[in-house]
Formats: sequence, C-alpha cells, structure tokens
Amino acid sequence: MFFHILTLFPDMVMEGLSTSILGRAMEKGLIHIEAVNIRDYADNKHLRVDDYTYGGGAGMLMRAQPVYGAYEAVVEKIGYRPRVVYLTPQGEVFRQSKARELAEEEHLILLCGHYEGIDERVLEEIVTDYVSIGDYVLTGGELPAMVLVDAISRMVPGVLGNGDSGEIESFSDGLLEYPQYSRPEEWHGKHVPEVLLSGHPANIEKWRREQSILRTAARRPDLLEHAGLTPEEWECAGRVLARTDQPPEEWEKS
Ligand code: 6GU
Repeated sequence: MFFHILTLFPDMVMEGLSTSILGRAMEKGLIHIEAVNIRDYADNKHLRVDDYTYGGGAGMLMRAQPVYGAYEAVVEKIGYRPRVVYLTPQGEVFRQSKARELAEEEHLILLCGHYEGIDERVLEEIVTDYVSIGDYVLTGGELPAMVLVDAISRMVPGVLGNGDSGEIESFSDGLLEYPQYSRPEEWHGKHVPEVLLSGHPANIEKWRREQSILRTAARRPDLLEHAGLTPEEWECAGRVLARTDQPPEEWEKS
C-alpha cells in the first residue's frame, strides 16, 4: 500500500513513521510512505504557500495552487485519481471501521493543512474524505495523518508479522481488550489470575470475554450497544453499569 502525504513538514511525518513496526514494514516493502512537500509546487518565485483570507479575520490560509500542484504530481505518477483524505477537525471522527476500509486502497493521499486551513476551492476539487481524529484542535494535520497511517498500516497483511490480522485487539469485536499478564506470577503482592495458569483454554477464553465486557462497561459503556452481547452478557455488563452512570436504553428494557 502507498501513502502520499501532502504536507509543509515532510521531515516531521517521515521521522515519526520510520521507527519500529512501520519502519520494518517499509523496509519489507509492505507499505510505502512518501512525503510530498507542498512548497515544492508553489509557482511564485518566493515559494509562498500561504496568504490572507478574503473577508478578513485572523490568520493565514494555504493557497489552492501549490496544494493542487502537489496533488497533480501524485496523480501523474500513479496514473489515476486516488482517494484524498483531508485531515480536519471538521471531518468524520476516525474509527477502526474507517481504517479497515481505507486499508483496501492501493494508493491514498493524505492532505495536511496548516495555519487556518486551505482555500475551499481546491478542497472541493480533490478531497474525497474529510477525517478528524477527535474533538479537540491541533495546530496541523501532520499528527492526524501519522495516526491514520499507523492505524491503516497495521490492517495491511504482513505488517504485524505474527500471522494474525490486526483485528484481534480492542475494537475488533467492539469491546475493549481484556487485561494481560507476563512473568513473574507474583509482583508487588499481586497475583496473576488463577484461570490463566490453569492451562484450560475454554475457561481462559470465557474469562477473557467476561473481562472485556466488564472493562468496556466500566470505561466505555457507549461501545456496548454495538458489541452484540447476549442477554447473559448484558446482565454481566449491567452489574458494572448499575454501579456507575446511567445504563443504556437497551439494558433498561431487558
Ligand atoms: Cl484531523 N486536524 C487538526 N488540525 N486538528 C484536529 C484534527 C485534525 N482532528 C482533531 N483535531
């Protein structure tokens, strides 16, 4: 899979993505990450990429021309118009389902804005997806773009390198992950739960499922609604919900 990141700060994104698992995935040729410096496409001799906003107001805007130039350079190179994700707090909030969907693309352009944003006209022409990483404001789209590259890359076969898909973790079944333990068996007076030492796979699986439900009920009760719980599992979750805040409507009915 190929990521083309359109940015004014190419070093920032490349340095942030070249370490650890993604660095190895790049070396293995499973993913390709290219930072395209928008400034390289500015057509004026001062290489100016920002300008004042019509109508006044604080701050500068990124000009349409260099953004479009950077986009066209990628299109020329790959020979078709790929999906273009613009990172903006005004986008749909990024979820695992979106990571899964975008991982199906062969090429993806990630467009990073800075200053007060980008001239609306170029966005209208090239952007296919508006994506936010949460309800807070950042200074630019670079960190969000890195977040997307990470989440999407681990959905690409071979990247995690353990023969498993990236799905067997928090969110794959709509629940948070169960607690995990490594050696030693006792640490600071705390013991590893007995069932995990039992060597009884069915009991371990049952315990982990229950822990996932309890943890989700305690920390992210909003996720339970879409997790497909059985009536018994709702009862299990309900014991936690009763101790915390308001249970979801679905639970009140059953
Ligand atoms: Cl995608 N961009 C910026 N600038 N701020 C954000 C964001 C994106 N997502 C959340 N906050």
